[in-house]
Amino acid sequence: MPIIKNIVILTGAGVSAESGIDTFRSAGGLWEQHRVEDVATPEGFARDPDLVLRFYDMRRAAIQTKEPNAAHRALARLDAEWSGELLIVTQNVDDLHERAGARRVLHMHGEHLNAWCTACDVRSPWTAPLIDRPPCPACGTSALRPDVVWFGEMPYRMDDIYAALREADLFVSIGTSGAVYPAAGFVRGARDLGIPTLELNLERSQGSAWFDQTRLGPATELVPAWVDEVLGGA
Ligand code: BJW
Repeated sequence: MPIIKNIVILTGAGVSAESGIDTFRSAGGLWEQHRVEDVATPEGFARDPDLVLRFYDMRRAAIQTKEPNAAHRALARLDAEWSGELLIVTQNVDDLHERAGARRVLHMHGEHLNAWCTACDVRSPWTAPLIDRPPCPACGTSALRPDVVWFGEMPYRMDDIYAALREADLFVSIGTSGAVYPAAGFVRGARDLGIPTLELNLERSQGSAWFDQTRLGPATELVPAWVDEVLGGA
C-alpha cells in the first residue's frame, strides 16, 4: 500500500445529518420544502429578499442548537493527530467541524455564522437574524446578506483546494450527493492525478463510479472506523 502523507477530505450535508441538520436532496430535505431558484440563487434574493433572509435566519438559528456528532469528532481527532498535510474541504455552512475541534477546515460554500456586507465587502461574525436589515458592523450600511455561495456564484478558495488536491496522496468524500459542481468534480480531478479515492456515504453518490472504493453506511459509524484505520496505520 502506498505511503499516505497528504489527505484531502470533502464533506457534505450527510456528515451533519445525524446532528439533526437537514440535507438538501434526501426525502424531506431542504429542496423538497423550498425551490432552489427562490432561496439559493442571487436572482431569487433580488426578487424576494425577505423570503431568502427568513430561510437563512431559520437555519442559522437551528444550527446553533445542534451538536457535533461522532463523524465530526473523528475528523477533528484526525486533524489533531495527523502529522502530514490535511485539508477538510466542507460544502457545509454549519460550524460543526470547528465545534468538534477541527482546525484545518475550508468552507467552500461559505458559513451561516458570517454576514457579508454587499456595500463594503466586509464579512462579520453573525449569529442573529438578518431580516430586520441590521447595519454592517464595519460601515453601518444595511446591506448584509448571508455569507453563503449560491448557484451561479464562485465557491470560495478554489485555488487553495486545487493546490491541496495536487499534493494529495488520498482523496476522501464523505456524505455528499455529488450533484453540485465544482465539488462533484474533485473525484475526477483526483483520479486524473493518480490519487486514490474513497467514498463514505449512506447511499451511492452520483459520482460513485469514479471512486476506487465506496463504503456505505452512516457517517457516525464509517468515519470513526476509517479514522482509526488511518491513524492505526500511520
Ligand atoms: C449521509 C447521511 C448519513 C445522508 N451518513 N451520509 C451543468 C453541469 C455542471 C455544472 C453546472 C451545470 N449547470 C450549472 C452548473 C454549476 C452549478 C451546479 O453544480 N449545478 C448543478 C445543479 C448541476 N454550480 C454552481 O453554480 C457553483 N458555482 C460554480 O460552478 O461557479 C463556477 C465555477 C466554475 C469552475 C470552477 C469553479 C467555479 C456554486 C454552487 C453553490 C451551491 N450552494 C449550495 C447552497 C449553499 C448555501 C446553503 O446551505 O443554503 O450548497 S446548494 C447545496 O448543495 C449546498 C451544498 O453544499 C451542496 C451540496 O449538497 P450535499 O452536501 O451534497 O447535500 P445533498 O443533500 O445533496 O446530499 C446529502 C448526501 O448525504 C447524500 O449523498 C446522502 O446519501 C448522504 N447522507 N445522511 C452519511 N447519516
